[in-house]
Amino acid sequence: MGVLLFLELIHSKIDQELYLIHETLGRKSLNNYHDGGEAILEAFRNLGVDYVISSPGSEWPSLWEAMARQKRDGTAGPVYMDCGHEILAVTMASAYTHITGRMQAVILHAGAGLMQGSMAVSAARAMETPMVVMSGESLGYGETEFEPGSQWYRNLSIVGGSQRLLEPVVKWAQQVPAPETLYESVVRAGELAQRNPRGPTYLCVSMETMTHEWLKPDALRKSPPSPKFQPIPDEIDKIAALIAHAECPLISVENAGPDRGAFDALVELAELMSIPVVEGQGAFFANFPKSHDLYMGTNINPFLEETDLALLVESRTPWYPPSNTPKNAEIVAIGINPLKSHMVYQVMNADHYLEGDVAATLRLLTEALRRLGIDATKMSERRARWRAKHEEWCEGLRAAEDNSVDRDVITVPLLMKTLRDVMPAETSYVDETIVHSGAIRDHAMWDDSLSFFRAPSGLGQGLGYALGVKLAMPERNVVMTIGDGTFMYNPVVPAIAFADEHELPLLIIVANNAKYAAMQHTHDQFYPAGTSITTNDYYGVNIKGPKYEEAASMVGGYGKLVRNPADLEPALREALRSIQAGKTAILNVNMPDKGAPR
Ligand SMILES: Cc1ncc(C[n+]2csc(CCOP(=O)(O)OP(=O)(O)O)c2C)c(N)n1
Ligand SMILES: [Mg+2]
Repeated sequence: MGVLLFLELIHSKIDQELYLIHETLGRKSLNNYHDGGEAILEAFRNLGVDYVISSPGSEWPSLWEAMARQKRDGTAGPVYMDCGHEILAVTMASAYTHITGRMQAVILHAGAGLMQGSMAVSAARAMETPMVVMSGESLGYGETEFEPGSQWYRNLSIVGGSQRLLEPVVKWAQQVPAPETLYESVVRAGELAQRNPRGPTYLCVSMETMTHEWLKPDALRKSPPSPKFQPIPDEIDKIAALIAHAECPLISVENAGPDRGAFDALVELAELMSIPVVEGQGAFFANFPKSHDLYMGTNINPFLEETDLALLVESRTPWYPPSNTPKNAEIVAIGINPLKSHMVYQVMNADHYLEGDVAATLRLLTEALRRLGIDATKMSERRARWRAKHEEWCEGLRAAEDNSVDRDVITVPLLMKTLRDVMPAETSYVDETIVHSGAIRDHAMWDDSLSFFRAPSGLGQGLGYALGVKLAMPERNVVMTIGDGTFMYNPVVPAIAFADEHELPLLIIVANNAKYAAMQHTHDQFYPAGTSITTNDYYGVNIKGPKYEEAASMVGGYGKLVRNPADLEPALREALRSIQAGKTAILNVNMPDKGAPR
C-alpha cells in the first residue's frame, strides 16, 4: 500500500514536471507553437483571402482556435463567417470573387457538406471562379489517442476519401496527409485555383493533422497574384488587320464583365471600329452598356448571314444550335480560356484564337488598329447604321413597356420599368427566374459592369449569389428576381438570416406564376397534341406555393403579396425603404404571364 502511494506520488510529481516543462516550452516558443488550424489560417492570410465562409462542422475547432487567437492578438487576417447552408457559402464566395477579383476560402463539413455544396462548386467551375474549398475527416475513428467524436465512425467516413466526391466538379482535389505539408498544400491549392483555367480546388484535411503541432517557419512569403498574360504582338497585328479590313465585323460577348477593365476596353474597341455588340443569352454578367448605340441585344441570328468577321469575346456558346455558325465569316475567339474543358460539346469554329487577359488583349487590338489608321467617314457611316438598329431594339422594348401599363396583369416589362423608376441608379440585379429570364435580361437596363448577374444552372444558388454581390458591394442595392419554384429550391431561411445578421439586406421579387412553367413549356413542345395539353392534366408543373412574402417577417423585413399592377410601385417603394433600413424585403408578385423561355 505504502509503495503504491509512493509510486502514485512519484507519478503525480512527474506529471507536474512534464506539465511545467510543456508550459515552459509553450511559453518559450509562444510565437512559434501552433497547430494545423494556424497553418491553414496562415495560408489563407498569405493567399490574401478576405473571407473564410463556412457551413460549419465538428472538424474545425483548430481553425476556430486560430481565428480566436487572430482576434485576441489583433493579427490582420480574413474575416470568418458562418452560414447555414453550403450552397450559400460557395455562391457567396463565388460572387464576391467575381466582383473583387480576389479568391476566397470556403470550409465545409466532411462528405455531407461537400455533397450539399457540390452543385454550387460545379457552377463555380463553369464560371471559372478561383476558390479554395476544404473539409475534414478522421483517420483514427477513436482508436488512437485523438478522440474525434463517434459520429465520424458511425456516419462521416467516405470510402476512398472525401476528395472523390468533389473530383468531378473541381479542377484539383487532394488529401493533405501530414501536418508538415499542410501549410504549403493550402497555399498550393490557392495558387492552383487562380491559374488558368481558374476554378475551385479542394483539400481534405484530417483532424489529426489539424490538431497536430505546426511549427510556423520564421519567414513565410505572401502568395503573389496570378500573372496575367497576353497574346504576342504578331497575333495581335494579324487580328487587327482582319478587323481593319472587315466590312461587317460583329462582337459576341458573354462573360467579359464584371471586370471593369474588360468592360471599358470592349466599349473602346467597339467604338473605334463601329462594331455592333451582341450579348450571349446565357451571359453571367453585364458586358456592355445597354444605352450604347452599338448594343444590339441578345439575338445573334439576324447578324449571322452578313457578318464577315465574328469576334467572340469570352463567349462560350455564341450561337445555337451549336453548328449555327456564321458561314461567311472568319471567327476569332478572344478570351483567357476559350475552349472550355468543363463543357461536353462546344462549337466555336474559330479560325484564330487570341488567348490571354481580355482587357489587355482588347486594349492591344485597339492600339494596333489606331496604328493602322482609321477611316473616319467609313466608321461614322457604319455607326449610323448600327445606331438605327439599336434604336429599333430600344423601340421594341419601349413598346412592350408602354403596352404593359394598361394590362391587368403584371408582366416582366412592367416589373422592370417600375424597378427602373423606383430603384436608385446604383442597383445590381441578380436573376434566377426561368421563363421570365429572357425578358428580364432584355428590360433590365445597365450601363456599368456590376449591374447584372446570373449564375449557371442548378436552381437554388440565387440567394447566396445575391448575398455575395451585396457583401462585395454593400453600398449598392441588390434586387433578386426569382421564380416561385426556384425560391423553393433556395435555402431561404439561412439566406435571409444571414442577410439580417450581417446587414446585407436583399430586395427579393418572387415572379409567381404558380407553376414550374418551364416544365409545361417543354412538355407542350414535345407533345403539342398530347394528352396533358388536351386534358389540362400536367405533372411536374403546378405549384400551390406558400405565402412566400411572409418569410420576410422572420427577420422583421417587409413582405407583400402584389396582385395588381397598380400596387406594384407602392410595394417596391416600401420594399426599398425596408432594405435601406437594413431589412430584407420580399414581394410575392403575381405574374401569370407564361413568359417566353429561352
Ligand atoms: C437543382 C435543380 N433541380 C431541378 C431543376 C429543373 N428545373 C429547371 S427550371 C425548373 C422550374 C423552375 O420553376 P420556377 O422558378 O417557378 O420558374 P418558371 O418555370 O415558372 O419560370 C426546374 C424544376 C434545376 N434546374 N435545378
Ligand atoms: Mg414559376
